[in-house]
Amino acid sequence: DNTKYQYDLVVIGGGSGGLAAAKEAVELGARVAVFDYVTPSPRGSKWGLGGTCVNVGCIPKKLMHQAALLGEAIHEATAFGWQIPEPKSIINDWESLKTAVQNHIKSVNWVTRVELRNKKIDYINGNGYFKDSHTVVGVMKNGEEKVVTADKIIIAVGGRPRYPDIPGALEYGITSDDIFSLDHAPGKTLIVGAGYIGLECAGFLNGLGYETTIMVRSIVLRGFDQQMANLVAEEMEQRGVNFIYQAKPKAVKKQDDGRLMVHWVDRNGEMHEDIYDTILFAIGREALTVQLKPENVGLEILPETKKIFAKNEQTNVSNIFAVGDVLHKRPELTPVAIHAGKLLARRLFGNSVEQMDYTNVATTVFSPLEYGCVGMGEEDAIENYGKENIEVYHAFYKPTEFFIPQKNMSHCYVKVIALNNGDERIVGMHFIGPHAGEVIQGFSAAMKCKLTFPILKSTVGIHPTSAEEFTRVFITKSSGMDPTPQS
Ligand code: FAD
Ligand code: NA7
Repeated sequence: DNTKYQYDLVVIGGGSGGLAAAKEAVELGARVAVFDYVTPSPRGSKWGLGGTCVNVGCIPKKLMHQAALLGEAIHEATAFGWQIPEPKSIINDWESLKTAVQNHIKSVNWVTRVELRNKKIDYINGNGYFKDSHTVVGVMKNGEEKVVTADKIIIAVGGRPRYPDIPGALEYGITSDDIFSLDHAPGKTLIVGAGYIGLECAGFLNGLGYETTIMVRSIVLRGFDQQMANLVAEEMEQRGVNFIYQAKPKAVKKQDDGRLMVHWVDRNGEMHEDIYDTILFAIGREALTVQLKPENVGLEILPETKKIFAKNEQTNVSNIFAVGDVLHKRPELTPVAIHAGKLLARRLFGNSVEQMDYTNVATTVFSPLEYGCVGMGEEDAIENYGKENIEVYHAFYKPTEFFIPQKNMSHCYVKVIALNNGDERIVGMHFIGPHAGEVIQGFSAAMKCKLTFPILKSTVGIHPTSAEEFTRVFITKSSGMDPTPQS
C-alpha cells in the first residue's frame, strides 16, 4: 500500500551508513527522507550534514595526519638536497591548517546537500525520535516538531565521544569532536585513552610540534594484535610522544593563567599532577540510541554499550533496521557502515538477498608510522585455531626511502598469520610502515579470495616498495630465527 505512509523509508542519521542506505533506496524507487541533526559538543562545536567521518572523523583526521607527515617530509627533503630555510619543528600556523581543513569539510557538506536534493531525498535537519514504529518526530532547531510516517525505518545515528566522570572533564576537556575546529593552537596536550583515536590524535599533534602525552589506562590499542600495537607505541615514543601507563585522570582544574591542572593516579594509587594547555578525552564512544526514545517502540538497547543488537541489520522491531556504529560488535568504520547500508537498501527495496559480510574488513591506524591490518591478530588466531595450528611469518624491513634521511626503521615490520595445515590459508596480515592503508587494501581483496601462504609466496613483488615485503616473508616465529634484516 503506497499511500499508507508518507515515505517508504525514513533514515535517522545522515552519516556514512544512513546516507548510503538513503541514496541506494531512492535509486530503487523508494520515497525517502533523512533526518540529520548534530547536538553541539559540550564545548559548543557543531557541524553540518554528513556525519562523523566527514566532519569530525576520518577526513579531518587524515588531513591533520598529512599535515604532520609534511612537517616530517620538510626535514627529510633537506637530506635529499632541497634547500629549505630553517625547517621548523612546530607548525607556526594552526589557524591556517584548521581553516583549510574546515573549508574542505564545508565543501563536502555542501556537495552532500546538493546530492540529496538532486536525488529527491527529503533532508530534515531535525533531531529524530520514535513516536511509534512507523512514526518519527524530528525536533528542529527552533523547537518545532516535524512528524513523518514511514513503512520502514533505518537507525544510523552513530555515536559521540564519552567523557570520564571526573571533576572538570566536561567543563575543560575536549574530544575529537572539537580538536579539528579548535580556534587556538592546542599547545601542550594530554590525551586520555589509547584506542586508535587517541593514538592518531597524539600522533598528529606531536608531528605538528605540540608536546603530547598519552595516558594509557591498561594497554595500547585493545582489540588489535598486541605485538603490532606495542611497535606503534614504541615508534611514537621515539618520536617524542610521552606515554603514562596504568594511569587514570582524577580531576581537571583551570588555573588563573587559563592552563589546566590535571590530577592523575598511577598504578600504585599515588597521585600526580601536571599542567597542560589542552586535555583531550578519547576514551571510547557512546551510541546515540537513548535519545531515540526506544521505549516508545519496544526497541531493545544493550544496557552497557547502548548499542543495538541486530540480525542482518534488522532490530527486534521488524520494520526497524540499523547500520553503522550503533550496531553491537561490528567494526566502527565508515566503509562498513556504507556497505551495510547499501546492501540493506537493496534487500529492502530491490530483489537482493546479499548480506553484509563483516569478516576480514581491513583497517588502518593513522599513527605517525601507520599500521594496517586485515583478519585476525596473533592472539585471536591462537584463540581460534590453537597455537599448534598456525604459523606466523614475520620480518622487519628497511624502506628504501628511509636511508638517505636516516629515518628510524626499527619499527617497520610485517607479519602474516597462516594456518599450518591444509592449504595454509592466511588468516591475518599486518603491516607497519608508510602508506599502510594503501598497502593493506589490496591484500584484503586477496584474503576475500581466500589467499593462501603458497599463493602469497608465488606473488611477484613490486620493487622497490614496502608492500613487496609481504611477498618476501619466510621467517617463522616458531623457528626462532632473527627477523631483522641481515643487510
Ligand atoms: P555517523 O557518521 O556518526 O552519522 C550519524 C549521524 O546521525 C550524525 O550526523 C549524527 O549527528 C546524526 N544523529 C544522531 N542522532 C540523531 C537523531 N536522533 N536524529 C537525527 N540525526 C541524528 N572510520 C574509518 O573507516 N576510517 C577512519 O580513518 C576513521 N577515523 C575516525 C576518526 C575519528 C576521530 C572518529 C571519531 C571516527 C573515525 N572513523 C573512521 C569512524 C567513522 O567515522 C564511523 O565509523 C562512521 O562515521 C559511522 O557512520 P554512521 O553512519 O554509523 O554514523
Ligand atoms: P576505544 O577503542 O574504545 O578506546 C578507548 C580507550 O580509552 C582505551 O584505551 C581505553 O582503555 C581507554 N579508556 C576507556 N575508559 C577510560 C577511562 N574512564 N579513563 C581512562 N581511559 C579510558 O575508543 P576510541 O575512541 O579510540 O574509538 C572509538 C571506537 O571507534 C572504538 O570502539 C573502535 O572500535 C572504533 P582500556 O583499554 O579499556 O583500558
